[in-house]
Amino acid sequence: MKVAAILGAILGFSALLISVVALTQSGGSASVQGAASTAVATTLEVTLGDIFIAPQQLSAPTGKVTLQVKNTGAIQHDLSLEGGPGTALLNPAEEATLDLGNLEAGTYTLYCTVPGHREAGMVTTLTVGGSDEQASGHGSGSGRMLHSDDNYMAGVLAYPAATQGLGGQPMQPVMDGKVKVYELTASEMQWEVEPGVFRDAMAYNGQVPGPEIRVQLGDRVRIILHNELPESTAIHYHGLIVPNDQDGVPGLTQPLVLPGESYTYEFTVVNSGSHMYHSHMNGSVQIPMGLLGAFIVEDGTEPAVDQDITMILNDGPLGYTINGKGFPATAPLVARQGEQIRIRYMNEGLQIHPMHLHGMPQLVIAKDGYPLPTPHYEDTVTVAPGERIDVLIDVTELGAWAFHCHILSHAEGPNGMFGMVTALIVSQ
Ligand SMILES: [Cu+2]
Repeated sequence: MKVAAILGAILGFSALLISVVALTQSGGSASVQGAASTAVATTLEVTLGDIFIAPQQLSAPTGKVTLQVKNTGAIQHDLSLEGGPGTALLNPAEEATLDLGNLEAGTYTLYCTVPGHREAGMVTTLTVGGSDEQASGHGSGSGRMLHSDDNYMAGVLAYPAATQGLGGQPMQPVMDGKVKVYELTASEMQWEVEPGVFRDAMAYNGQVPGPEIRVQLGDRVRIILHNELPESTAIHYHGLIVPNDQDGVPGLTQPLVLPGESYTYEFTVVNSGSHMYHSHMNGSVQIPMGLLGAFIVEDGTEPAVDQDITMILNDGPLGYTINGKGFPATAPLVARQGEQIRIRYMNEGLQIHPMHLHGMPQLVIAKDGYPLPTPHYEDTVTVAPGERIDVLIDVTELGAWAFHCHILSHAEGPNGMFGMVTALIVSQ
């Protein structure tokens, strides 16, 4: 300290003083020449993309570190130092300067704070005050993260991985005369999206997606909502033709359902098909966090299939999910050769998801619950937010067939597959 003070007084240069103090405190044997070089602030370039941060290893000498951050992706990202400062949310092509201040020697973590992105691989490491070779100040330079074969294979080998909680389970009504009564309790909970990854969620009856309601055309239904959330909510019946005062939009068709309150909906089901129920309050938060479910209405004209599978797509705080889980915790579709299966896609997320099945085409038979006059084949079925698309698949080909969203940043990153990935496993 004394030496540093003298040097500082002689040079009259406070920035140098700080760096010399840092070197002295760390017990380093750096020469005065070394001290002078660390006094020069280090600026590193960092690239954000969908879904990665490059480079994956940053290094800098002890001292002031500034990051020049650019979002090259198609969606918003940011970059934050764990426990420290961060950039604002950056739009595509937007840049920002992130001043990390004077960093002591050590290893620091930087990540994107957009929910789900860190888990999907948007995390990088900054090593400060490493060896001279590491402290080149230019990271790995290539700007592209090398993917990990080991992590990729570990993910595939873990599939299908067990997690706590199973969403979308069929719900049996309680009968009140001829009225089918369903009680849905909205509450906050921790939901295990992938093995060991628990996320803040909102759930109906402790499930993400909420329980699956399946009724017959003409049924009278009563839905009793109990709000155990710390905020108001409501339920909208998406795709169902209901009386206006049962449509579930606070302020427009009903009062707010405040925390602790209950609210009852009742209507006769007058249109069939694949529909949904979900929150219509703070919707861009409550629905991505889990307040959603399938509401399927049968009318007796359905094709006789061997399996009828609901596949609810979602994106947001729970990551990219199929029926509330991300790969490798997504459930495989298991079928025998010769079966015909029906898939009811429902997109409750904020982004489109083109669902691609390898090996066999998908016959699109209905859109938003309405049968198509002329069904047609697709191998990639794009489901936009709010849409329901029903398909039939003739299971003709043996083997394990990948089945994933074809916006590939929803399905695979440098650490392997994640999110909207599952498989159709066909045996004899
Ligand atoms: Cu997608």
